[in-house]
Amino acid sequence: MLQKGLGLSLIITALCGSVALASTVELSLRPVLRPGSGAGGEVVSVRPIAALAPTLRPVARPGRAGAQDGRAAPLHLASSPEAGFQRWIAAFKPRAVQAGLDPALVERAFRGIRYNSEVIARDGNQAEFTKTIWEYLANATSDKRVADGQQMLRKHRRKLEAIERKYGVEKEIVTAVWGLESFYGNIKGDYNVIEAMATLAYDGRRGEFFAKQLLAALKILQRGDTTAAQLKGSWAGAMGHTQFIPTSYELFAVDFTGDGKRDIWSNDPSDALASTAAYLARSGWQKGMPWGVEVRLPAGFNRGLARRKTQKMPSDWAKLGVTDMQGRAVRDFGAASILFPEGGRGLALMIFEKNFRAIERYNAADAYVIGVGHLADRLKGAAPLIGNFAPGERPLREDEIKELQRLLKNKGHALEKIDGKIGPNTKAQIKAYQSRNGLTADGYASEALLEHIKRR
Ligand SMILES: [Ca+2]
Repeated sequence: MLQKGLGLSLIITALCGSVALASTVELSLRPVLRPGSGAGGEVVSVRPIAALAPTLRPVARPGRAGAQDGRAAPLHLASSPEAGFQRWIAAFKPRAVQAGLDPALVERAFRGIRYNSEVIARDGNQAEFTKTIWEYLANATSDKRVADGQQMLRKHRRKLEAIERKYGVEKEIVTAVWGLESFYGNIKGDYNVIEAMATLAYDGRRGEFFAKQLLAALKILQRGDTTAAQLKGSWAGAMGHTQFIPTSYELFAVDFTGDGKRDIWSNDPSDALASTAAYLARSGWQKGMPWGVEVRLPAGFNRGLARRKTQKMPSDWAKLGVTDMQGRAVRDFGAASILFPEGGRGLALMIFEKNFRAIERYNAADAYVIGVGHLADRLKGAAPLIGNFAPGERPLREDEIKELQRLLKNKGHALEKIDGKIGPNTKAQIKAYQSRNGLTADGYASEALLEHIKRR
């Protein structure tokens, strides 16, 4: 539904690395991470697939079921792909039946399905725009997302506590995933999943991946977990409150309400939230262990130690002078490593491998993991991350970004809205201002920038 602008903190290596669970890569491929509001707020997607195949894509490749590489294919840009798409569906149906699907169900499922060019446009419109972790967090843990999450925790407390008891995953973490994936159920996606998956499978780029999603989506209909009319998702097939793609749904979704249906689309989020907890539990989540803790490093800290492979107990890190922001040793929750999400710009985290990795299996981008983890902490009442900045380098808070946007607008910059969010438009206008004033045009909304524009 609402998937536009895309930020990419890509962790391609995480996708290529070996994975323990069959679905890990697929989960990492989801178009998740979209802090945006239901009211048309900016949508962020840290979507690792985007950079994998930034090439021209063949549009119509009649008769090639599951074709997935675009190398030798000619471009048929002039003609409508509809006829080729319908031939592709006709060729796909026997494959679906062979996979165990009922022929009559397959016929019904494809009735009225058309090539959806909007899906293809979204798929092609990726990777223009990068956020700093601070810009990302400003959106992921905006005042509204924190307040709405606390309200959801109150509203669904008994259910979330029951899920926490059953799966051993804290209710705030489950709620944080919900908040980032669909803004607590407000942006679940409105695409017909059969149509979107068929279009992407036919289209060619990662065709076999989407053909598998299509088969898994058909199986959902065959089991009767939901109806054809309700089988909705994002353009890339992420479904329901916590945005499972069909193959992940197949492996990990659970029926928590006990009605025999794994209904992650329902207004009642129980099944979706329990499915998320089940997935995190299967991915190694340890209850009571933090995902990460912001830390202070001693002067002269050997930055070569900040790598995932260098793991120590917090008490051993403390011997090297690494403490929490109050200067105390972090408790020995488990093995931890030091992470600089910005290559050192203003933030150092001690991350606890087991839980960081569990969230990573939902989406492999560091920004996503930190966004979920920090939103969960905020829902528990924790303060915002502090950071460690050179004078003037501190990123702006939501209210300060609004002030910056107003000032830019007053100076004639084409700001589309004053929303306290750093989207592509705001970033472009900041860059324009910086260029005009002889500043480094990095689009970074810092305290120094706000001071600069106030003085003009
Ligand atoms: Ca159910």
